[in-house]
Amino acid sequence: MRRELDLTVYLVLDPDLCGGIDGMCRVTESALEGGVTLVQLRAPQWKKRQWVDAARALLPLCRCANVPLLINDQVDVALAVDADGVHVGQQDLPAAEARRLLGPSRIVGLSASNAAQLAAVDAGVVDYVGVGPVYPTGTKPDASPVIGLAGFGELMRQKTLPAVAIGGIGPANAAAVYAAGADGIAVVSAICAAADPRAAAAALRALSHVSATPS
Ligand code: TZP
Repeated sequence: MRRELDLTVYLVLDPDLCGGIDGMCRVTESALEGGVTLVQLRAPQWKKRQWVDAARALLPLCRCANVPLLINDQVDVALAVDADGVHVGQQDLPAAEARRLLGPSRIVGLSASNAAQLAAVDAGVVDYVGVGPVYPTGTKPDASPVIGLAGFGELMRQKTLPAVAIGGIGPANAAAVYAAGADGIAVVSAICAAADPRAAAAALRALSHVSATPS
């Protein structure tokens, strides 16, 4: 059975922006209060042990709020800590292998940056796609070329699965991204670097109800 997924405001945690594991826990607690609907632990520079320690600290916070915790790329960590699933990129463990290892009931998300990658997504394997970067981002130095809002809208017309937009999204452009067809927005700096992560999350959530004309 596939899990019901709410992608509306998807927090992707960055340990540098949050201030380590303690900082990530503080940001997560506040952001959950503000209404984030999904949380992902993403720490490309970390050693395995740090992933496990952080995931174990974050899981009770997410469980308490009934919000799934996903692990970026590290399927073994997700299994070890009993997380809710993983998000994999195009260069990571193939989504089909992640699904085989995790079984039918956990969440598997996959990144796609262009029409060919989106068309290749197997809807029998993957629960949602993360599409981006929609806008320029300083958070991921090796991000794929920027898609832009118009290009993102075209990809949304092609999607066969729920899709979350990522890359450079914040309060100034979130409504336009939702209006372009996103089922949700995934943000790093807009919440992790916010002075008040609770207020930042609540503001983004409120924008999911605003109808805006894509420009
Ligand atoms: N994948 C594509 S862009 C990106 C990731 C992980 C970083 C997004 O960070 P921000 O701070 O929300 O622009």
